[in-house]
Amino acid sequence: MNTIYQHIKNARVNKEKLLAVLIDPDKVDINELQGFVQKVNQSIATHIFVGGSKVEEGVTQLVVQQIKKYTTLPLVLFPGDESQISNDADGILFLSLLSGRNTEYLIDQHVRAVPKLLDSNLEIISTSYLLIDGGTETSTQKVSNTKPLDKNNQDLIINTALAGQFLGHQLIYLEAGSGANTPIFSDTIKQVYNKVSIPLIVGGGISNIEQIEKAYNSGATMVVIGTAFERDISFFNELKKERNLNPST
Ligand code: 1GP
Repeated sequence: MNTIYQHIKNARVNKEKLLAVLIDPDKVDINELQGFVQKVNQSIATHIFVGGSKVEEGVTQLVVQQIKKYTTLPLVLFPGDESQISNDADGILFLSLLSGRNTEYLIDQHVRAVPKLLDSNLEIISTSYLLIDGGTETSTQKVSNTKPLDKNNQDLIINTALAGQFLGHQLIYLEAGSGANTPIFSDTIKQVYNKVSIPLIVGGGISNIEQIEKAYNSGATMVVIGTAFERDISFFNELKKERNLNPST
């Protein structure tokens, strides 16, 4: 079964716009989760991602179970490390931090995750994870102890994404980092989109409809937003289902 990936892959072909709401178990108040997830359900969001750079052991499991009570949207783990694996989710982005040179986030965590994954029914989606400078030192950078790629070095970004595709990864995630000042440049998204044939996920610092549309129109199949909802839950009102984003803008 690879239903989550099949959907994302078809979305690239059909130019369907996917939106993932990122819930960081470390930042969410479990008592407010029901109301939050109801907002997600009423919005154009197509997926819920759960994960954070550092989450206390066991908290992800609780948060995932709670979210599952209130939604039928696919719930995908976006784990900062292998301790955040919960069998109650539907899938997992098996992320390899290709922008960095820390073996811990390139392969070590992955090897340690295997016993848990073998014991689970999670759909495993191999993902090239590229952290690109977004103007602030993000927690991904701090926790992984790696440097982001220079946002002006498009060749390096493209070649890193292509290396991920050649390694057989199923997705490319262009990440400016949670709460980034500058989201990934449209031109970078366009150039990567034109070179790779697998779907692109784009996230980090996206906080308004114009930025979301720009990312889609540049070639992102999925946009991920976390901080903007944490800062102001009323942002969901702008993303209600009936208010479809205009594909031509
Ligand atoms: C971070 O790409 C995600 O890993 C989302 O970033 O929190 O800035 O929306 P924001």
